[in-house]
Parts: sequence; C-alpha cells; structure tokens
Amino acid sequence: MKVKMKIAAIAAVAACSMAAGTAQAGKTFDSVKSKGFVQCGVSTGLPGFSVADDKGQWKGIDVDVCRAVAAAMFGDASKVKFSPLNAKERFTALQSGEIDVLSRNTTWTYSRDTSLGLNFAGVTYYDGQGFMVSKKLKINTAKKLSGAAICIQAGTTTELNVADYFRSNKMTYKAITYDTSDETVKAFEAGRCDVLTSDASQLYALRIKLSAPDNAIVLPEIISKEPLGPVVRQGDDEWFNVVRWALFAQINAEEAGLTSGNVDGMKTNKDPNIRRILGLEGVKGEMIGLKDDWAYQIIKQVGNYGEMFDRNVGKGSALGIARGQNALWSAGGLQYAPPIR
Ligand SMILES: N[C@@H](CCC(=O)N[C@@H](CS)C(=O)NCC(=O)O)C(=O)O
Repeated sequence: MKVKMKIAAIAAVAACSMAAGTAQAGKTFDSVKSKGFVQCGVSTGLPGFSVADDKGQWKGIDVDVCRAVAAAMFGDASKVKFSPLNAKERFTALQSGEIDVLSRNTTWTYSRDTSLGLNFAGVTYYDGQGFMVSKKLKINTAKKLSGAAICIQAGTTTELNVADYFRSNKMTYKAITYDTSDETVKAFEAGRCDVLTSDASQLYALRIKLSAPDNAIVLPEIISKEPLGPVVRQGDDEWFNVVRWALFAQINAEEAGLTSGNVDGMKTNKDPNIRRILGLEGVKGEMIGLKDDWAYQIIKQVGNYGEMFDRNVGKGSALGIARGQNALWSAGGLQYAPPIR
C-alpha cells in the first residue's frame, strides 16, 4: 500500500512538472549565433519607434525590441544591425532571409500571420488607426471627412481600414498613396491632401515632424485594432521563442518591479519570482538555448517594458503618449506576459 502511494505521488509530480530539456536550435537561431549579431528590420524613420540620429544610431521602441533580443542572445544589446524598410518591402525582406526579425510597427493580422510564412511573436504596442487634419478644415470628427483627399502609405493595413471606414459610413474619399512616411508627411504639409491617416501612435510621431505641428489636429475616432509586434519566419521555433520571451521578460520585469537601475541589487532579493526571472533559481537558460542570465541582461541593458515605453514614446519622450492600453494588465491595460517559471 505504502509503495503504491509512493508510486502515485511520483507520477503526480512527473505529470505536473515539466521535463526540462535543452532547446534544439534551428536555422535562424544558429546563423544569428554564428554571425554574432541580429539583423533587424525597422522603419525608414518614425520618431519613437525607429529612427536613426545624425550619428547613425537607431533609437525607438522597435529598435529596443531588437536590442533586447541581442542582449538575450549575446549578453550584449549592441550586437544588432538595422535594415530600414518601407511598408511594401518589409515582408519580402523577412521571407528572403535578408533580416532575422522584423520590428517595424507592423500590425498582427490573420492574413499576415497565416499566409506569408511568418509568425508574430507578441505585441509590443497596442495601437489603432486615427486621422490627422489641418486645423484650417475646422472639423472635429472623422464623420465629416466625406469627399476628402487622404494621404496614406502604400502596403499598410491603413489603406484597407480607410476603405472599410468610408464604405461603412457611406462616405467618399480620394486616396493619395506614398511609399514612405517622409513622403506622406511632406505631401500633407504641402496641402496635397486634407487628411493624413495612420496608426494613432504614428500620428503623434508624424505631427512632431511637421514644421508647424500646431496647425494640425488629431481627430478623436480610432477606427481599427493595430496590435504591433515583432515578426519572424515560420520554421524556427527556437528563434521564435527567443524573440517572444525577450519581450515577455521585459513585461514580467515591470510587473516584478525590476528595472535597469535596481536589477543588480535585486540579485540578493529572496522573492522566488524575481530569482527565477534573473536565472538564479528554478528555470534554466538552456531551455531556450541561452545563458541563465539572458533575462537579467535584457533588464540591465534595455530595461523593463515600462522603461522602454516611457523613454521612447511615453512620458520621457517628445511624443508623450499615455500608457493607456499599453499599461500592464494589473494597471488596467492589456500588457500581460505568461510567467517565467
Ligand atoms: N501598422 C500598419 C502601418 C505601418 C506603416 O508602415 N505605417 C507607416 C505610416 S507612418 C510607416 O510606419 N511608415 C514608416 C516608413 O515607411 O518607414 C501596418 O502594419 O500595415
């Protein structure tokens, strides 16, 4: 009887715990490891998301997502090279192997996730599409936009959402499409269109690019869901895991109160969750094919999700966007990551 109980107890433990294994590396994981850097596809220039300064240094939340992956892979967030891509080029660049990860304000949709041979690894920014108009138009709602000329960027979800919105509201419009955000902004500024439409985050970013930002206003309507996140090719689950868990580590770090400033001191903290995130007990780096301190390196070098948000697009940036939907789930937002355990 005693023996039977013991066997049952062992079986129960085995069923509830995981069989820890070592991650089997795939093609992209291996090639990134051996070349020693991450090739990261970003936008051609979008303040807060990915923009190169006059010294050629890339900055932004999409840039930091790639730096976090490099910190996890190599213990060095600087091991990234950036490829600027416009909306039309981005998926081909990933499919062809020109880049290892696409981190370029790209909306996760059904068709992109299923028919392009790609996988979205998570959501770095919950966005939605909005409209910016010249103050001269004297309108305060998108419902009054019938007949407007609209500047749009080609190859985006933006194009499709506008078509849907105008059709369902029985309004007409004239689309004027451009290939880059710079061209789109210039056209709007030159008065070639009455309206500029894009993801709302980008309206803030593009508005500050205008020579007279105060002459433009953003209308209150948000007409779509635009969950933006990093994308990888299908067929390398190990690489997918690294990109996905780099972001999850940042979200978990914020939830646990770990920041780039306090993470070293936290190494002596007794909280088991903190100790697991820092790779000090419980879970092992080899499960994801990395060193035990992979998440520590992200937090130390790039910061937690909140730090990354604030510095690039939030209260510490020129954009000053509120956390809103991008607050942690525990603060009323949508950012939620599965636990590190
Ligand atoms: N999130 C949307 C829109 C993305 C997009 O490309 N938006 C333009 C409008 S501002 C942009 O980021 N342009 C920057 C560039 O071309 O480098 C999508 O995934 O299709």
